[in-house]
Amino acid sequence: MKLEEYVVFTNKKTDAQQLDPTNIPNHVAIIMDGNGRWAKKRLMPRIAGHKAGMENVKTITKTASRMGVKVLTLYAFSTENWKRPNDEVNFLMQLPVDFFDTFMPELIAENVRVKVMGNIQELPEKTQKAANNAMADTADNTGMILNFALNYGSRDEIQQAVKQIAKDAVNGTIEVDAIGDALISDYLMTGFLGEYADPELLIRTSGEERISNFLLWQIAYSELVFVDEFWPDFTPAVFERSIGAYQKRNRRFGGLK
Ligand code: V07
Repeated sequence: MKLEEYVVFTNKKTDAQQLDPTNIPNHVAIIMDGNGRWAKKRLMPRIAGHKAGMENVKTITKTASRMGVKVLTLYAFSTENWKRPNDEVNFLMQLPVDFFDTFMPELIAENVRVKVMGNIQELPEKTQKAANNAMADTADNTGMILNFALNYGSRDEIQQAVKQIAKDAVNGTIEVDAIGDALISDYLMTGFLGEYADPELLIRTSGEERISNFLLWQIAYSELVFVDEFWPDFTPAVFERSIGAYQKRNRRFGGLK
């Protein structure tokens, strides 16, 4: 029996069909974990896992864009990742270059706008250039924002925001009494996202159930979905299942429903 016949026969719906198109999260953030373990399972070097992970970024970017997601934030490199072996860090720093060399035409065709947040100035020159070129070349695109967190750490981000807020209070740009949720949001690296700064959904792959210094302020009310698949195995069907899990949950914000 073909899938379509099975669907009619059982009256069950596939992952994709079950989704409510009016309740797609605007902002989805993903911790793309498990690339090294994916490679190890196949007796391959860790960098092969990172390469496969990068290919999957392309697939999931297209899926999210077509579903109607407005912002997709991907944790590509944390401030902790510098502790990895030199060879691995060097390989990782080449990935943004390869990503845009091979994916730029499709990003333009999909009308996707690329942004990169994190301490970019600490990255190798070639990595910075790739990121800056991609942002410039897609600046006029009006579709989904593909937002890479690169050399990003949320405590770092909060520290930088607090310092800037303090400076602006001292120099009179802002009133101390104006410091509240909205102002703090504006000073964080996601401030440019405006009403979409906070993800409605955070996904982490590969069975780990931690936040690991990612978007600490922004996920205050996010639904957290943890899936067992390693990032290279996080297919569009698994993505759809994750959105389905999001749609099933009641979002209360600590107040009345
Ligand atoms: C990286 C692949 C995905 C899994 C996580 C680890 C390895 C895409 C990028 C990227 C980053 C910035 C940018 C364009 C592409 C990337 C790193 C690692 C460091 F502007 N994937 N990917 N960057 N991996």
